[in-house]
Amino acid sequence: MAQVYKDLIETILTKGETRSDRTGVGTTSYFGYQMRFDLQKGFPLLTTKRVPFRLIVSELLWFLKGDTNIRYLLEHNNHIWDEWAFENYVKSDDYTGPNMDQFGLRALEDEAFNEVYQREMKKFQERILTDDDFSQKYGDLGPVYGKQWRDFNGVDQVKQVIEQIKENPYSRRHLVVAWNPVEVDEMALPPCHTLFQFYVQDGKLSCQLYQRSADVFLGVPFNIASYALLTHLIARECGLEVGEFIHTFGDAHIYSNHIDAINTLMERDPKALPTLVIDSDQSIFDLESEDIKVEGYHPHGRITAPIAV
Ligand code: DHF
Ligand code: TMP
Repeated sequence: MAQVYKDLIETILTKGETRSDRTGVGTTSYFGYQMRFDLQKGFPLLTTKRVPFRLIVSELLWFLKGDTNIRYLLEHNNHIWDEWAFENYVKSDDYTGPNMDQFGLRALEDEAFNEVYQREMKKFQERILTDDDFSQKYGDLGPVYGKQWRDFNGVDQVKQVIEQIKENPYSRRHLVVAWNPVEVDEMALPPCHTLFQFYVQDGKLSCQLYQRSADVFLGVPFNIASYALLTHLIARECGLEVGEFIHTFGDAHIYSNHIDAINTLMERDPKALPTLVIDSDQSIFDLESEDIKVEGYHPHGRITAPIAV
């Protein structure tokens, strides 16, 4: 698994093009790529750096609940979506603190600004957790994944796809779509994982994801594990074993300020994969974070890198 991921990096570094991007950071980018993971051979959680699995679990359960407000994530000590809610707040008339234009880039370049930013971000998180009106207004990311999965113009796509897989496993229409063109402008970040499809063969469930845009160092290890977990959860719901996860990319990129981190990772040898343990009889919509664990995960150490906002 970790080798497949290293191959993706190798392809981007050797065949990709250096170009500017929306965030102002700059990337090396390669268009169109596919990876396959046999979920029977272990759970694909990257071993060449430590990936915080509990954050992947709480984010996926948050999607599955149809929730789009970061309050649930903060309650689970998960901060991976904070910047995109914060951005809506600091751009609004309700925000009267120090100027936060381009806070993501400036925090990296200017230590004094970074301190001010960290302080404002702390206050923001505190208010999301404690102030209901504020959280309703500024904790919500708009009609992102959770909304589209569970209520795409009234359609509960996750429920429907589970029913379809059970009733008509060989159907070629087992799709869930997050990209809703009518609502995309209201989203804090248009969906990166835009569409996925299930496929049943020999009692095994496979899943293919189309990811339009992929931050290979930070986002992709999360995305692989998240969809592998989703495949396990849907398979369990349908009484099937797991098959393959197939990860297909549009713009797969490495940010210019991740190159050192990538080089460190590339020097490391992959280790044995962990296994997934789901310790509960609850249905997919009622599982709690504590019910889902990996066992036998002994990765190399963490490698931190700044996220492009
Ligand atoms: N923007 C960009 N530029 N890249 C992304 O991957 C991304 N992902 C989003 C939202 N916006 C994005 C949602 N998913 C991290 C991982 C996934 C994610 C957001 C953030 C991340 O920062 N991971 C760190 C650990 C973070 C922590 O421990 O809080 C990592 O080292 O994996
Ligand atoms: P974009 O909307 O301009 O494509 O920027 C989104 C960035 O976030 C891009 O670097 C891809 C990255 N991303 C992931 O890689 N995986 C994810 O799950 C999310 C939400 C974002």
